[in-house]
Amino acid sequence: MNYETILTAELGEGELRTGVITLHRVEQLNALNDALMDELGAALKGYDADDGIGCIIVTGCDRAFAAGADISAMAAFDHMQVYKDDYITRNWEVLATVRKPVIAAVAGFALGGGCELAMMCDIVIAADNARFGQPEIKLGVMPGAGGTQRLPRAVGKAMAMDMVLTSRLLNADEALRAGLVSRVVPLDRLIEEALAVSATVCGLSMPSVMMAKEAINRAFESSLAEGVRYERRLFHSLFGTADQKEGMSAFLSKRKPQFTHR
Ligand code: CO8
Repeated sequence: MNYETILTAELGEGELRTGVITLHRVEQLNALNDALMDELGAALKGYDADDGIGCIIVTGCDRAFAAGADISAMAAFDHMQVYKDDYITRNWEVLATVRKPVIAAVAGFALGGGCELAMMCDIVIAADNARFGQPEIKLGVMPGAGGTQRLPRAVGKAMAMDMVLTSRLLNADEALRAGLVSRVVPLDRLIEEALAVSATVCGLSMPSVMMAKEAINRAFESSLAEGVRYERRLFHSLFGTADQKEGMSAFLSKRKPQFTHR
């Protein structure tokens, strides 16, 4: 595929490789316009359907993961235009339908839609120069791609209110302490770390990885009892896979498992 606003590459040595998607509107700090979101959605769907890909990384440039929705594109929007076009829903929700793990490797600014994009990924790794925030309030609007819902689930109500109502930015260490990211690494090691995490995931059994992702996401959509019931059924179903037999017999014979992803 020839993309104009993103770059794609397939990296890694094993049977399952990593699909790397780099947001590439560097001059605009990767401001998210419709063209970019359309291309990101297409690339994600392509990798999700590709049996040779086990995990996906979404990243930006050193200065910005993404500085938010493209303000120059949004400035002239009116109500009926965004309502009828189903702005955001139309091309953002694709990310929520991806079944393979998606890692956000965040350097620089992850603001507004950029922070929301990172939160829609499954694992967020930050470079030490990363800054996270939801500054939409300064533009006379508010988060519109899930920020008011995913942020409190990630960092709690008090911090989410502070960030959304005052436009306070978090640095990488604050984001780690708040639970918005799971690792912080030096900027020059960001992609290396993301690829290492991805390689670990790619070396596991894909059905168990996909089901574990689905079960964790279900935690945000159901009661505890329902979520545990859902988890239990998925857990039971994994005893029908060849990979469960292989994983457990490899452990017992003290060898490395050879998963076949079935
Ligand atoms: N949209 C459009 N252009 C942008 C954006 C943006 N969000 N952010 C930066 N740019 C452009 C600048 O206009 C500038 O362009 P030019 O060189 O042509 O003047 C270029 O990127 C570099 O930016 P700066 O010169 O401002 O760089 P600084 O280092 O001085 O500042 C900042 C960096 C702090 C990141 C600053 O650019 C900034 O505050 N940007 C806006 C951040 C923001 O408000 N983000 C929220 C946007 S609203 C939003 O995301 C709503 C989400 C709704 C859902 C998403 C749907 C897609």
